[in-house]
Amino acid sequence: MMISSSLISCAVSAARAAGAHALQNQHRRGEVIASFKHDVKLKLDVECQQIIEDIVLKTFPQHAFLGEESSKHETIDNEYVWVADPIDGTVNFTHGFPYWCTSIAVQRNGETVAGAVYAPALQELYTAEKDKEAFCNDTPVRVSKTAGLKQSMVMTGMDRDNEPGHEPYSIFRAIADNTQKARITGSAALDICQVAAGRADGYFESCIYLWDIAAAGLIAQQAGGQTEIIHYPSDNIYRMRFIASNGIIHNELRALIKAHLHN
Ligand code: LIP
Repeated sequence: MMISSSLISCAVSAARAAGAHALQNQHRRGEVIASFKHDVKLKLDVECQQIIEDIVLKTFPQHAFLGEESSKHETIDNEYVWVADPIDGTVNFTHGFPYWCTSIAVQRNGETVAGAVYAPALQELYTAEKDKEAFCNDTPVRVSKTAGLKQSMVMTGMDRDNEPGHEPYSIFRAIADNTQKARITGSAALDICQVAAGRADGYFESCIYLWDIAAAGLIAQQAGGQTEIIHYPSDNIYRMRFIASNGIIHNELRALIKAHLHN
């Protein structure tokens, strides 16, 4: 039986190593592999993922690895799967905006059992293990006590394929109209960690991927929050809609979102 603390130590080591590589190489943020209207892929995304994969598979050679930059995103048949986003918030990174992170989750039979989210430019490391407290820089974190959606600050995002009239616009408008503030800051993993730390009350995003939310989702849960996946009917098994909240506003937030989904 694998000892969970080894999993978390390895996740932290890999997140720190990849995050440090990205931070030290910020001057190379213009080295682009592919660019899209609303997104970009950097050489550093690929390099950081390789650093993570090497550390993980050297430590746990029997485990499987799934990364945002992996060439294939198909179903993996292994008890343990490591799920990584080497730079979550790549667009922020390319602009020199410090809100980006490395996110690493360990899933056992499809359930996240350990997660690390490291934001080098903010000097914050969020961690959690199943059935234990969540931490930011070794200090326990807890979700907010905000009692209603009207008083809440809720974070959301726009995906790469966003076009006028798409679901994220309707959802943003709904959140903006029904909360104290809607926020878009550009890193799903860090946004969910803000919910864990009680600095935001909720998070929702359409078209988000497992590597964006797996580690931070566990961190939010272990900080006392509630998370929920709303699956799409088909296509990419790793693509989903995702809600994280302080638990208290969860039903209100879910109802608002469900009323504005496009399909
Ligand atoms: C990004 C997210 C961001 C979201 C984008 C994208 P990447 O991840 O974290 O918040 O709105 O759709 O998925 O591509 O920077 O790793």
